[in-house]
Amino acid sequence: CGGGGDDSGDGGSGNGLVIGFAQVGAESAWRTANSDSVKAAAEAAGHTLKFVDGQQEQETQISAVRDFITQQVDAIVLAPVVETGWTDVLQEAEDAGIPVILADRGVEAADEDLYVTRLGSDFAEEGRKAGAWAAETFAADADGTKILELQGTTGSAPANDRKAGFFEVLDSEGLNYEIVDSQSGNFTAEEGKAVMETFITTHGLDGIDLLYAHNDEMGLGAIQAIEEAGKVPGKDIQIIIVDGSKAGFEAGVAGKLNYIVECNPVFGDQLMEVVESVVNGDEVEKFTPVEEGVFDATQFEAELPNRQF
Ligand code: GYE
Repeated sequence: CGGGGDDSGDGGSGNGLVIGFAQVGAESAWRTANSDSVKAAAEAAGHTLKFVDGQQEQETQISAVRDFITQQVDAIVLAPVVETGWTDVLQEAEDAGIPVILADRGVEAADEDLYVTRLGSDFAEEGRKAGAWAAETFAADADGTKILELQGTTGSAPANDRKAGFFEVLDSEGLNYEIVDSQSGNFTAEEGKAVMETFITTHGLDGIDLLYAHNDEMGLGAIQAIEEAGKVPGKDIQIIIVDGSKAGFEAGVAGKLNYIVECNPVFGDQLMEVVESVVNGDEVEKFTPVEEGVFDATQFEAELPNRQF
């Protein structure tokens, strides 16, 4: 193991590593489950985890990474809130000889040489799965499928890729559709609800076929807004969400949404293995995808008890 010297204080033990983790924030059930998973896995592996909640602010994450560099941690795990703007701080880590492992979200391709590997979801594939269901469900919709989209945090990898993958498949399947509106709800329930209220005020809901929400929280917030407007979510407007939290599945069982694309946050143990390999100097893949499924209304009830977050 790297690091050298004995651990002092901080809860580390034996020859465990000191790992700095710059997390995105605490914006969703997905995120909380992810933080819990990484913390538990670090502890179980005997490593010391220095955890910083970035509060969905890039500057907070950048200063966390700089602190980790000053502290000469063995490895830095970064879940970058957005894709761009990382070049300088990643270069600083490289100059200090500290490997950076991306967890969950990715950075722009230009920075690919400045991190070792990314462990997380294939967000474009998640978008394609959502698109495949929509293309099939609305294939016979002769007058064109009217779509509202609640995007995740502007400039984040999952927002960019979930959008791209979704419309890529609608286009390749030849669906006749119209994007009535598409705005960011920043992956939170409050902002998702507020944006949905604006959509309803601006466009009404009559004739709107589908809401594509890039995560559970925004979809659940939108469901509230739809109900408050006197409409029936899941029927008057069909809804797709991404993540698959317990709360998301419960809304599905209640008939309030129609399709769930799973995104799995519980990869702490896998992350620790990757960090250990990197610190050992082993060869690792540039990207390790987390395995994920999809669920329609016939599957919600049976799957609910299996949900871990
Ligand atoms: O889908 C969302 C969270 O980056 C995959 O971030 C993650 C996303 C997840 O806020 O709920």
